Amino acid sequence: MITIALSKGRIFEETLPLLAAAGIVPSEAPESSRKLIIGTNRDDVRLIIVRATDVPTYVQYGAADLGVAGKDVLLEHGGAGVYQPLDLEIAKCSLMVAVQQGFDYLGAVQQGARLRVATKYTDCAREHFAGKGVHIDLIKLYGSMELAPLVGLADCIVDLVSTGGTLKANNLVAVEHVRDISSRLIVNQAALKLKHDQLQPIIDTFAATVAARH
Ligand code: PRT
Ligand code: MG
Repeated sequence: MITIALSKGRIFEETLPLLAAAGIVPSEAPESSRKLIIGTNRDDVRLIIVRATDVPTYVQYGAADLGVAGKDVLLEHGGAGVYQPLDLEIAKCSLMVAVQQGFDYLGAVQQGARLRVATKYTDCAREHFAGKGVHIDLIKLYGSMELAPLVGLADCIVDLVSTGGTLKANNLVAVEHVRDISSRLIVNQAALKLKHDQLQPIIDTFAATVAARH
C-alpha cells in the first residue's frame, strides 16, 4: 500500500492533475467527505487528508510514503527524515514583509529601529532580518497575521501573499520580498528504499508532468 498525505484546499486541488497523470483518481473529494482516509481507483494507493503543517510529520515518521507540502511549511518543519526530490510548482505564492499603509518601513530600518514582527514563520523571519542586520522582537502567531499591525501588536508581519487581496483589504502594503514559495513532493526516506519500485514511477510521472508545463 502507498499512502499519500495531502491537505484540503489548494494543495489537494492542484495535486489532482499530477495524480491523474500517474493514473491515480481519488474516489471522493475531501471537501464533501468527512473521511480522513480516501481510497483511489488503485487498490494499492490511498490518500490521507491532514492539516497542511502536519504533512511533513506524517511523511517523516512513515505514516505516509509521499506528501505534498508548501516550502514555507517545510522550512519551519526542518525537513528531517524526508526527501524533497521535486518542486511541483503548485500553490505558488511569496513570503513577504508587510506593514500598515503609511508606516515608514525603510525609514525605520535605516534608523536602526528595533522592529516588532508578528508571524507564523518565525525561523524564516529571524533569518531574513538577521541577514539584513535588523534587530527584531518576534511575536509568534498562528493565523490572521494581517490583524497584528492594525491593532498595534506589531510593526510588520511576515506572511504569504498570492493575489495581494488580503493585504489590500486590511490596509497593508508589502514592503519586502523574503522568498518565493511553491509546494514540494516529499518522500519518506526509508519508504523510498523499501517501496522503490512502486514509488519511483509516481515520482517520475510527477516530474515529467511538471516539466511538460514549461
Ligand atoms: O488554511 P488552514 O489554516 O487550514 O491551513 P494552511 O493555511 O496551512 O493551508 P492552506 O491550504 O491555506 O495552505 C497550504 C499551502 O498553500 C501553504 O503552506 C502555502 O505553501 C500555499 N499557499 C499559496 C498559501 C497561499 N498561496 C496563500 N495565499 N497559503 C496561504 N495563503 C494565505 C496567506 O497566509 C494570507 O492569509 O492567503 C492569504 C493571502 O492570500 P491573497 O491571495 O489574498 O494574497
Ligand atoms: Mg490557509
